Amino acid sequence: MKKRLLKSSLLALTALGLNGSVFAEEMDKMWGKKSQQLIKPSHQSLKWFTEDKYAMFIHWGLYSEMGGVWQGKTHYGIGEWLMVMANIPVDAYKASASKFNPENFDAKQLVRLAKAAGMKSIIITAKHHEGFAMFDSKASDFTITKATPFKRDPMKELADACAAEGVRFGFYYSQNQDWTEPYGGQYKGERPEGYTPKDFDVYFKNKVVPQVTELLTNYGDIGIIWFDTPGNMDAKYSSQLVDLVTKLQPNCLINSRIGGGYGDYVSLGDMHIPPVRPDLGVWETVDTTNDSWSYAWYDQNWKSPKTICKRLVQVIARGGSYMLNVGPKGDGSIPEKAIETLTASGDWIEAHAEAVYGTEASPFDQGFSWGDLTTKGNDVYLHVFEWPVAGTLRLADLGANVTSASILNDSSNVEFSKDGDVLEIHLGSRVGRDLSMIPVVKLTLDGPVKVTNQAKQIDGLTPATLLAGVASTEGCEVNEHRWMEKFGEWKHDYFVEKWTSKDAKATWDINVLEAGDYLVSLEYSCQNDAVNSEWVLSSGDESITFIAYESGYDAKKKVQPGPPRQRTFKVTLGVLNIPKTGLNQLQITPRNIIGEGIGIKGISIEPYR
Ligand code: JFZ
Repeated sequence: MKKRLLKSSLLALTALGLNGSVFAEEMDKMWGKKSQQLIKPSHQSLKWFTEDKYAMFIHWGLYSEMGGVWQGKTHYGIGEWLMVMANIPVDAYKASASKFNPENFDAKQLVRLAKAAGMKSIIITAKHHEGFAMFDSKASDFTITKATPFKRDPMKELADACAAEGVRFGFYYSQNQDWTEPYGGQYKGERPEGYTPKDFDVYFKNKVVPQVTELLTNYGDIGIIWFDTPGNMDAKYSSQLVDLVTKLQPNCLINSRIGGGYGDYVSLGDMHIPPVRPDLGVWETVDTTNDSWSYAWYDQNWKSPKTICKRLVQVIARGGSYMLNVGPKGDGSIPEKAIETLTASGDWIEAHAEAVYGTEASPFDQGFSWGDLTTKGNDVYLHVFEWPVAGTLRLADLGANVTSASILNDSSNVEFSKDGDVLEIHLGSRVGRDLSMIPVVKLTLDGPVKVTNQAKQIDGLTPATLLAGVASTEGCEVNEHRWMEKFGEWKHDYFVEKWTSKDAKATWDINVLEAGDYLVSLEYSCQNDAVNSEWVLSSGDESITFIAYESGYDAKKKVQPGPPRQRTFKVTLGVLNIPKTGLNQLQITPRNIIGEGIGIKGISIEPYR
């Protein structure tokens, strides 16, 4: 069941470009298929990688100077793709380097910010798809040292500052796409006469190999080289790069976006926090402090300090590492809001370091509505995102007894008790508590934590959501849908959809800690042709029958608000009695079939009061 969450079936997504939406097929063309198969972890450096948990990603290049604007017009989307969004001719793009003069770049300040943020390494774009080297390269003239008034090598300054401050350092390098290189992947100009796809060889030999060699020779110890968008690049090139990196710096890690099934660990799709623990060995989520990777003047969607910490915890609780991006401006300075939020989230991390660094994942495959878990030895950390209204948390058997409970950095008493197999942690009232960040409850057990039942807990105190991605299906399908609203700003969700018969069913396992009445809501999308179709939600002998409302997509008309499953809404279905505790099932089945039926995103179950 776990694996299905990572498999995408995107076959039926067709329409393109409506309301600026771009859908999965087109995205795969641009970015290449996701490289997300399991890589057997073996590299010696994965030890520090899995302990460190948190890294700074930096997107910085010529596009940063443009900040989302070309010739007075703003193009909304990920800023580093401006050349494509604005259709900028190669010559004009290259000429813009003469205006790039990031005089406010301060490597020491950047490294201090990463440290204050609690980040253990910095990975920066040495060359993005634009083809511009942000370092001193002999293999090209399109470099920051040769083509700009700035002339300095900021990568060298950053490498030195990292070495001085004990921060690991690494490079992002676009090995396949090079929009300004005549033989590069996805070149945006007219190919030279006689060009054949085989000429990628020329680009690879004359630019990629020498530049990667420079990066791994002239900048000291490199922790990670982060490749990206292999697209349809032949696997032999990936293999050649692995050999090169291994020869030059055997301790340097390579991410899975090198392509060809190579790499030392898996980089998930952008901004993707897996809701269920993935079976991928060592992996990371890459994310941004706002929406665009590189600086864009209009992008004010800054994640709050609490959101940053919450996303970090959700990633490490699922067993991954988190790399969070900042986009410096064209003048080299960091946007004020990024400094503010990274510093504030760093304060929380520092105060809760024992619950973050060097921890293991949660014993539960999924998180809870109130929070998430990390563990270390016999200690379990409960990161409380939402303080429970009842003042109590309930957890199913942890496989060992709690010997003590406390809140980190807090002297208040935390009582705990056991009701059969169910552990109760009495946190007390939220009144008078500072809940602007995330309180962490530390439980010490008398043995290692072990959870055998992964069914979603229905605890009688806090809401729980049953996700489409973990449903067992018969006569319907679980599919992942991916789309973007602004260019490159990723959205993805799983849906139970494509109902084929009246006997079809989707089933969720639930572990009921308290029997009784629950309020059930359904989040779904419904194409117009499935309006008024009838459905039954049931658990044992109890059931609720309901009809589907439309969510604004008309399959018969060509005009769409977006892909079929993009627009969802949440509807309260009613009160369902769950009469017995322990392992139960919840099921949805159609009473009649109209069209392909509804697309279910999730079912939320709340205590009924
Ligand atoms: C790539 C780049 O194109 C983008 O500019 C940025 O650098 C980002 C970090 O990486 O975009 C991707 C690549 C892969 C996926 C999504 C976006 N993916 O596999 O889901």
